[in-house]
Amino acid sequence: MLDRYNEAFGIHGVLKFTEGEGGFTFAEINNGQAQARICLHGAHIVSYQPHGTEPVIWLSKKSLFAKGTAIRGGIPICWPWFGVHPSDTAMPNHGFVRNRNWSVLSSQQGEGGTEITFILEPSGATNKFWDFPFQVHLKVTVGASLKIELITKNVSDEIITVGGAFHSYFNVKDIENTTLSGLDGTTYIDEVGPPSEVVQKGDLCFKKNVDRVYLKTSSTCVINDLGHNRQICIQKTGSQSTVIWNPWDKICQGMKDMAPDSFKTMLCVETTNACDDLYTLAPNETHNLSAVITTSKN
Ligand code: TA6
Repeated sequence: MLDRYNEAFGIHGVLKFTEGEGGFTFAEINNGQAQARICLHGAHIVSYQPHGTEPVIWLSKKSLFAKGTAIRGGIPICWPWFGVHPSDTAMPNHGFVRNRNWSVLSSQQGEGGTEITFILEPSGATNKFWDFPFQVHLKVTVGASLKIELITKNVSDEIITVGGAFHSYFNVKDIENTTLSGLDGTTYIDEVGPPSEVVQKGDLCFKKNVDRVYLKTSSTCVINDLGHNRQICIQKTGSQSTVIWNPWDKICQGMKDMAPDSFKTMLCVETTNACDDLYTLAPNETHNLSAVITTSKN
């Protein structure tokens, strides 16, 4: 398998396929601008680091790399629903594609960096979660910025409705010395305690657990990672909702795949199709969810 991938999709000195944690296959990219690792389990970006900068993406040191389980940290791909399934609580949280092995469709060295496209093929195992023919591609471009595009094409004869997300975990030096701008004046559903609707005032500061769905927003978010003296900018298209999450101490202590104090160095800023931000696709229609992540020094 590795030999086949390296022959078909490897790019000399830039992209190679290796076996890593849990025996999973990883695409390893190291070009003139940045390095990145992407696990084929979930088409899951586990690291991205422009040269000369701190890691942009946070990965839990206790993440399980195991079949049927999502990697903790990185950029989990949630599809075709975000969070709890709308009608069946027995279905997996955040859809089923982050727990499955994807294949590589193509790779090339492009203008914006190294491009690699993954595909998840429907199979007997996916039918129990999504009973339609489907076509879902993830295109990742690793360069001075990281670009992620999730392209859904309705290849069935029926009208389908999809949600999803890039459940991105960002690496910050100290969550209490981090703020987030871009959501001032936006209404959110606060999922901590009984759900309630609140309007955001100013930037977000982090002093306790946060689990919020910001509604009707296509705004760019900027993480002010003051401890690393940098900003992480997340621009998006095809998304009208943004989820912000940090579990904080008590929830973190109850999670088997996070170290007890690891919440201190992470923040999820998620490019989502959540709540009512769903896409209804007629046969042959496509939906493109995309995010561009760029860092800059303060
Ligand atoms: O995106 C926020 C959230 O939905 C939280 O409610 C929290 O549960 C988190 O995702 C992690 O979910 P997971 O299924 O990966 O454990």
